Order: sequence, then C-alpha cells, then structure tokens
Amino acid sequence: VFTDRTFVMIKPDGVQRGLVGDIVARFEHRGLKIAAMKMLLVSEDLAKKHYEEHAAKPFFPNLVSFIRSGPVVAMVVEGKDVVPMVRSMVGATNPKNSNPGTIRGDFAVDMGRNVIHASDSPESAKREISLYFNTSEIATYKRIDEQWLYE
Ligand code: YYY
Ligand code: MG
Repeated sequence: VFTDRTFVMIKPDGVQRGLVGDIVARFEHRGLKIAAMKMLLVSEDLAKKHYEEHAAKPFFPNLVSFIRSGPVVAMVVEGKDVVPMVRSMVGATNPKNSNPGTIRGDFAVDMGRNVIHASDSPESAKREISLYFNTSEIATYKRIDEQWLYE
C-alpha cells in the first residue's frame, strides 16, 4: 500500500471545456488512486494561499483571477512516487513546450490557460491537500487491481 499523495486541480478552463472526464480517466488508467475529489469555486483567500510562492510575480493577479473564473475540480491522487509521476503526465508549465501525450501537450495552447495544476514536491502536496481537503474528506480504500499494478 502506497501512501504517497499529490494534489491535482483541473482549472476553470478544463472544466468549461469539458475535459474533466478525460483528465480523470488518465489518472485512473495509469493505475493511480483517486482518494478525494470535489468541485468548488476558489475563494480569493484560498487562491492567494494556493499560489503564495508566486505572490511577487507580475502574473500573480491574473493567475488569482483566472483560478476564480469558474468552478475547479480538486483531487487527491495516490500511488507510488505519485508526485513526479503526475507532474510528468501534466507536462511543462508552458503548453508551447509540453510534449504530446501530456495533459497540457494534448489539451492546451497558452500558459495562462494550461488546464491543470499538480503539486511540484511532496511538501507542496501536503500543504496544498490541507488547503483544499479535511482529512475526513480523503477516502481510504483498495483498488481491486492493486496486485496487478504493484509487484
Ligand atoms: O507548477 P506549474 O503550474 O507548472 O507552474 P508554476 O511555475 O508553479 O506557475 C503556476 C501557474 O502560473 C502556471 O500553471 C501558469 C501561471 N504562469 C503564468 O501565467 N506565467 C508565468 N510566467 C508562469 C506561470
Ligand atoms: Mg507550480
């Protein structure tokens, strides 16, 4: 049983464009476990906390307003080495540089409309999960195919 966790969020553009199912399917098909998932509107306070590392950057105000421009789908995803695995599935920050086969490389064009967020380290994952989820909202269960996913 692997307890590595990451935080993933389908941004408002991904929701509005109807990509939620395709994106969630990629994680499920890879063999990762969806441990929590909810749709929400991000408050200004939460948006600023989420992106606090970027507070001094010129793109910060646009980032905060974009993330609040419609509902998002927040998730906790679990699996072995899940943080780097999900980052590699998400692709480069600027979709111009995202490889085909990645979520951004397949679904996005522009940096400020890059469809998805994923934690960049286990420490960020822990922080971001606690911003969006209570422990009671995170499910504990076993995927029925676990023995065929892990050796
Ligand atoms: O983790 P990731 O989303 O790949 O990139 P970050 O460097 O953490 O930036 C967060 C978010 O900010 C990015 O997904 C798009 C936006 N952004 C931007 O609009 N302009 C930049 N020069 C850098 C990032
Ligand atoms: Mg980041």
